[in-house]
Amino acid sequence: MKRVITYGTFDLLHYGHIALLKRAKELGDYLIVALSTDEFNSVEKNKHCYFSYEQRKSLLEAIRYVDLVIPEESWEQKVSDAHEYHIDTFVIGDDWKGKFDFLKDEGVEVVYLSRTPEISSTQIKKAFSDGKGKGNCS
Ligand code: C2G
Repeated sequence: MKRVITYGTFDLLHYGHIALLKRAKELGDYLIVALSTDEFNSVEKNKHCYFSYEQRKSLLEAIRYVDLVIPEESWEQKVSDAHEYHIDTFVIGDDWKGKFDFLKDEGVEVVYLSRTPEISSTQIKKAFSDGKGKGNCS
């Protein structure tokens, strides 16, 4: 069984996230998502989520490509996660290209996938705060 892991905040889950998770799962048989906790987001990533960790976790667990969701609490946990979960492949969007190549030294394949360019959580939040939600839904 080929085991894949990816990391992220996944707040205001959107089709760009889903496209990443789908492609990540296609690289193996079992996909783990290390989901940034609320504390990690605010302290380390300066991100303030709309949905709480538990709400974001339940959304991810409902996605057919996701097999397990674990907390991401530090930048450093990737090496220990790779060993603890017997990870074969690490996957993340190419906005992080090169940042996690050190995992290759742990025998982990590192894959940077292209981001979905036209969508972002920031863009969604701004659109609604400007009262310019896409309006596709009546
Ligand atoms: N993503 C994507 N296309 C988008 C937006 C996001 O492919 N339009 C991908 C990102 O590249 C990432 C994943 O979806 O692989 C989750 O995105 P974020 O929640 O923004 O994750 P990030 O804040 O980059 O956290 O330790 C690593 C970090 O936790 C990554």
